Amino acid sequence: MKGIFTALINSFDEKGNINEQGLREIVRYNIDVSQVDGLYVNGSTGENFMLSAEEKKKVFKIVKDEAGDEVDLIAQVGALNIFEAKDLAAYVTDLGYDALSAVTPFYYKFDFEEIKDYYNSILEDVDNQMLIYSIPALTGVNMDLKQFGELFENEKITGVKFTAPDFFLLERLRHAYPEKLIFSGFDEMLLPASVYGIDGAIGSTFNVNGKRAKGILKAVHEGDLGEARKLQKESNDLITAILDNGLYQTIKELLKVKGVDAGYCRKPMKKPGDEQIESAKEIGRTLLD
Ligand code: NAY
Repeated sequence: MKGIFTALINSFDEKGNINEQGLREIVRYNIDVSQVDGLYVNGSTGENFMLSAEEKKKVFKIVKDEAGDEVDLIAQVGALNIFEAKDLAAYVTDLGYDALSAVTPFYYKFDFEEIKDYYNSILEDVDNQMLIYSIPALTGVNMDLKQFGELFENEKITGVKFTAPDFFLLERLRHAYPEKLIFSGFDEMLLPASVYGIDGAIGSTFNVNGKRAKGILKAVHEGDLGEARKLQKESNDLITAILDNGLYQTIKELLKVKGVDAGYCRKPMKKPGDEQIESAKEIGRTLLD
């Protein structure tokens, strides 16, 4: 598993129900048009933490049904309810997902022993590999090099989705664990992460910027830093505009510009207002590749 993985956006209808046809179109756009290497399903971008367990299963099933074996699929199964996380891990493994991922448990300020037990418990009955999903800005969970090392002692934990602007730790991890997979998680920092030898990246903006992201990885591998900087600059112009206009709403509006029925976000996320929709169209005209 290597390369650019889209953190798949989800599609809801105006009432907040999963829009199956729209979700299928999002999958197809990522595979056929952006030609990304894989999909990360039910992550933050998929509005996972606002879904019921049954809805998560529905999304996993639709995506696998649509993508088949065309690209690698990673299922984010992390949940504060450990029984739910274990059930989802078994479910997606039966469906044929290539890897699991689980967000570090959050909200209750679990200590490291509890976090380690969470991962080992999810994995104990399932024959699949796991990428730790580390996103300290949203979970408040910061782990150091030694703690990652302790988690990596479980051979089923094959890597980490590293969503933190900490290049010191990223370098230390790369150096200490050359055999583990490291996927970076901040799209606006893809270039410097690539220089440190990541295996790939998982990001929300790849839903609409997958080609440039692939270009950055390729340029860095070929030693063409000029091209990599040009593509990161173009990407960051786009990412700045998306963040200023509302992350998930704008990605959905941009997909609509491309003819994809990306629908709406689920409450409590807001529907985009007229001005936001107009700005998204302008971003679509000027900053998409
Ligand atoms: C996920 O699970 O969907 C992700 O973590 C994807 C990583 C994204 N983080 C968040 C919080 O959305 O792609 C990034 C991020 O949106 C992007 O770099 C813009 O800041």
